[in-house]
Amino acid sequence: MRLYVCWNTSVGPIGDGFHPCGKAYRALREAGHDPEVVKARGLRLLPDALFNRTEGRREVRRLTGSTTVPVLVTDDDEVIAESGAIEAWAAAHPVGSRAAGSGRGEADASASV
Ligand SMILES: N[C@@H](CCC(=O)N[C@@H](CS)C(=O)NCC(=O)O)C(=O)O
Repeated sequence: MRLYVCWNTSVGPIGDGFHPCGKAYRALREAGHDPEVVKARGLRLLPDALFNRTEGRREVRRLTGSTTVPVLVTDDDEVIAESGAIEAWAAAHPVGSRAAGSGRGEADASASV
């Protein structure tokens, strides 16, 4: 699975869950997933034509029609935007459950110490 984020996956200095990309990443890790993190650097407040040209940003826009992150692409190629929706998906799809999908790429993550 791939998680498109802005600049990083920290939860932020101002209280728990302040940063949407960090919240999404944390929820996936807590559910046992080890997503490939794709940094879609940019700033959507600035004109896309000049500032949001990184490959990650362009891919996010292709997937969702928007440059807002976080965006999750699951192992089953389901595209999920919005940190809250990603958190809900993670809670409903912990690694090891049938709901987690194909399970591709997850065995190593759960085996590592
Ligand atoms: N409601 C959205 C908010 C997402 C959001 O604010 N994302 C930030 C990055 S953490 C963003 O896209 N900021 C503008 C930018 O990066 O261009 C969510 O919870 O996912």
